Amino acid sequence: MELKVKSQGGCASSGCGSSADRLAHLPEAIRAKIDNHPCFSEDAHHHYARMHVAVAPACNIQCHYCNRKYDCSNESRPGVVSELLTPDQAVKKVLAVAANIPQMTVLGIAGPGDPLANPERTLETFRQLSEKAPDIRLCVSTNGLALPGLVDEICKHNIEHVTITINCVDPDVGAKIYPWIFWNNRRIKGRKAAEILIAQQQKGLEMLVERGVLVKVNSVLIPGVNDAHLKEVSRIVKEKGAFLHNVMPLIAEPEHGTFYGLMGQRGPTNEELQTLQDACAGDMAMMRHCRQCRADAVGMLGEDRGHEFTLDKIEAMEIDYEAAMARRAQIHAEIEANRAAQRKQTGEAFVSLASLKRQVPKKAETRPVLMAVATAGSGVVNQHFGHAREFLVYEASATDVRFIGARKVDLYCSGGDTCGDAETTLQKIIRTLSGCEVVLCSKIGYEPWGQLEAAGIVPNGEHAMEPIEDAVAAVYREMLAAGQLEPTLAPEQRMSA
Ligand code: CLF
Ligand code: SF4
Repeated sequence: MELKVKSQGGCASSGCGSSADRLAHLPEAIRAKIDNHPCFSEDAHHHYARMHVAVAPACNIQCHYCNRKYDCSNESRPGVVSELLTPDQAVKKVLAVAANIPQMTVLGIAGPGDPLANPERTLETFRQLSEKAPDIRLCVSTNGLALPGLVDEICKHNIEHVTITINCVDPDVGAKIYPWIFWNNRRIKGRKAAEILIAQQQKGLEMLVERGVLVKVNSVLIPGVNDAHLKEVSRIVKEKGAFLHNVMPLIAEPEHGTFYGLMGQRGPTNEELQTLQDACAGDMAMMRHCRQCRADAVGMLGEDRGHEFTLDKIEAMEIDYEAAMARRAQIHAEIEANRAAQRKQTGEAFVSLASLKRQVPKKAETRPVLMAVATAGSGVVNQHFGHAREFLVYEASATDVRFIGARKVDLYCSGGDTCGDAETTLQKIIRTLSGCEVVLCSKIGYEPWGQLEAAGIVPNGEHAMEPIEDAVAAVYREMLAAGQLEPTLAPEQRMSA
C-alpha cells in the first residue's frame, strides 16, 4: 500500500507524467478509494471538493497550538466555527451542499473539537449519511486518544478514510506539545499524558490498517520542538501502514490566544516546511496540498463557500437527493473524461521535455525552477493574477514537474475602496512568492506585471487554460531553449568561479 512520489529532480517509478499518473501503480481497490478524494489524491484536489460539518465541540486533550474558542488546529485555520450543528442539521446541510456543489465528494468531520471525543454526535451524523447519501465518501480526523475503542464503530459506518494527528512518538517531545489529556475521567499531565496519547494513536493506527481503512497522518511542524523528530514519526507510521503523511506548518499568533501564540513560538518558513517534507518523502508519500481547513469548510480545498449554506439558507432549500445523485454522477463522469484528456496531454508534454533534455550537453545539469500558478480549479491555468487568493507552487526540472505547496495571499484586486492598499498587498504577494522565478496566470494587469518583473518574477499569461503541469513544463522548455537554465554550481565551485 505504498504511494510512491517523485524524488527531487527525478522520475517516480511510475514514469514521467502528471501527478495523477503517480497513482497508476496502486491496486485498483485503493485507487478507487482515493481517486476523487481531494486530500488523499493530489490530482483530485484540482477537480473535487470536500466539506466539513462542525458537530463535535468537545476535546479530550489540550494542544499548545489550540484555543478551543477557535477551530481545531489539526484540520483548520484558527477562526471560530460559524455554527455548531446537531447531527440532523449537519445531514441536511450535507445534502444541500452535495446537490448544489456536485464536485463535493467527501464529507469530513474534523471539529471544532475532537470528533471522537463526541462519539454520539459524530457517529450519528455518519450513520444517517451512509444511508441517505451513499455517493459521498465519509472521512474523520482525530487526535487518536479515543480511537482504539471506536475503530469497530467507525468501520460499521463505512468510513474509508481516517486522519490521525501524530506530532511525536517520543513522550519527552509530546510533553512539550500537550499539557494534559483527559483519560479515564481524570486529567493527566506532562510526560505520562503524552505516553498514553502516543500509545493510543499507534494502537488506533494499527487497528485501522488491519481493517483496510486508509489512514493519513497529520503532523504539525513546530520549529525547535518536533522538527528534528518528524522524520522518525514518518518512518514509524509508514512502517505501520499509514497511507500518506501530511506535515503542516504550525499556525501561532498571539491573537489566537493559544499557549504557543502567546509565548511567541514561531511557525516554520516555507523553506523549512519544504525541506522537512522532502526529508520525510524518502520514507513515505507526503501530502503537500493541505490548506489547513476550518472545521466547517465547504468547497474546493483553499476555498470556503460556507456562507452559502448557513442554517437559515438550507432550511429554505428543497432537496430531491435522488435527482441530485443522478446529476452528480453525470458531472463526475464529465470530470473523469476531462482528467483522462489532461493526463494524455501532460504525458505528451513530458515526452517532449525529456527529448529536449537529451539535446543538452551531458555535463550540463540544468537547474530546477520554482513557478507559481494561479488557478481556480480543474487543474488548469485559469485565474487572473489579481483574483488569486493562493498560488500553487511547482518545481520544474529537466525530467519532472512536482507540486511543492500552496501559498496563501491577500487578494490583490478587490476593486473599489481597497485599491489604495493594492501597493502594499502586491508587495506582500511578491514576498510570499519569494523563490519563484515565474508566475503563470490567465491574465495580469500592467502594474503588477512591472513590479513582479522588477522583483525577478516573470509573469506569464501565454499558457492560459492549459493543464498546469503541461504549462509549467512548457515554460521550463522555453527557458531551457533560451539558455536561462545554466548549470547549478556547487558552493565550492561558486566560490572559485
Ligand atoms: Fe476533511 Fe481532513 Fe477528511 Fe480532508 S481536510 S477530514 S482528510 S475531508 Fe484535507 Fe483540509 Fe488538509 Fe484536512 S486539506 S486540513 S488534510
Ligand atoms: Fe484543539 Fe484539536 Fe488539539 Fe483538541 S486535538 S486541543 S481540538 S487541536
